Amino acid sequence: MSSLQLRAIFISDVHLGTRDAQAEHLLDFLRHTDSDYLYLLGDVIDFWKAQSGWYWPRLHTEVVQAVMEKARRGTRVIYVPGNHDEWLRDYAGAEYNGIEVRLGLVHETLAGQRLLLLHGDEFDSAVRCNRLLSHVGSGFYDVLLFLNRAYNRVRRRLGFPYWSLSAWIKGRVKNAVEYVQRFEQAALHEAARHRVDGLVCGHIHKPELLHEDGLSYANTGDWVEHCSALVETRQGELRLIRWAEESMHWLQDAAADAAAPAPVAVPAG
Ligand SMILES: [Mn+2]
Repeated sequence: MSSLQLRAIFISDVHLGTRDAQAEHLLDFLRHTDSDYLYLLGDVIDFWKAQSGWYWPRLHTEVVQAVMEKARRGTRVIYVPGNHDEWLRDYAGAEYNGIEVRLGLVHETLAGQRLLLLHGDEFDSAVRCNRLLSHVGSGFYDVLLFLNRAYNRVRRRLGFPYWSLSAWIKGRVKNAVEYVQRFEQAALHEAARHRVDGLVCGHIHKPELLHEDGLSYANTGDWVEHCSALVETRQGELRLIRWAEESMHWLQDAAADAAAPAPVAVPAG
């Protein structure tokens, strides 16, 4: 089985420790990808939910092991804590089993693009006054995810692929759409303020990759509904991957690339 060779992988909002984490899909993604950098942009382990009942099946341990295995094999793994794992922010600069905890760092792409990395809860105050999304983890959101789980259990039983009901509903609620737009504007503003070329974050569970006024905004999405990651390819290009839907396509391309003869070097001049 071929694996997808990437320069960098950015993921966030896995919410391990809750029933909502799509650990199976994430494990599959981690096992089929290889990268120089792996950035975990917050809310990877959900310590908030730990207070109201910890859910930790074997699969969640396997995800943690897969990440540590990558670190052992030479991937630089960096954990930028979010709000559900904010106590890790006290450990900025520390390293555990090859995983570095860092705050507010910049990733430079092969193309020389400088990207500020953070979780995204930093923008909460700038985008407040929203009823649906201001508290990812609130009661209403929990109900939505519960319905999503039940719905997908039935789909799986019938042989249908995963499809996010809750993401579909959120995409159609006007308030949520406005919230996302305000969040994106706050992020772009922050990128401009830091004089970088773009910003990568998570937090709002809405995968996105857009360019505005010479700045890039990328949102890694989540592994609760979207099973998404931002990646930098070996050519230095930023791409969004939705693993649950697109894994076959990405792996077929990787296999074709691996089988293709090496490009013949053309002498300059
Ligand atoms: Mn968050």
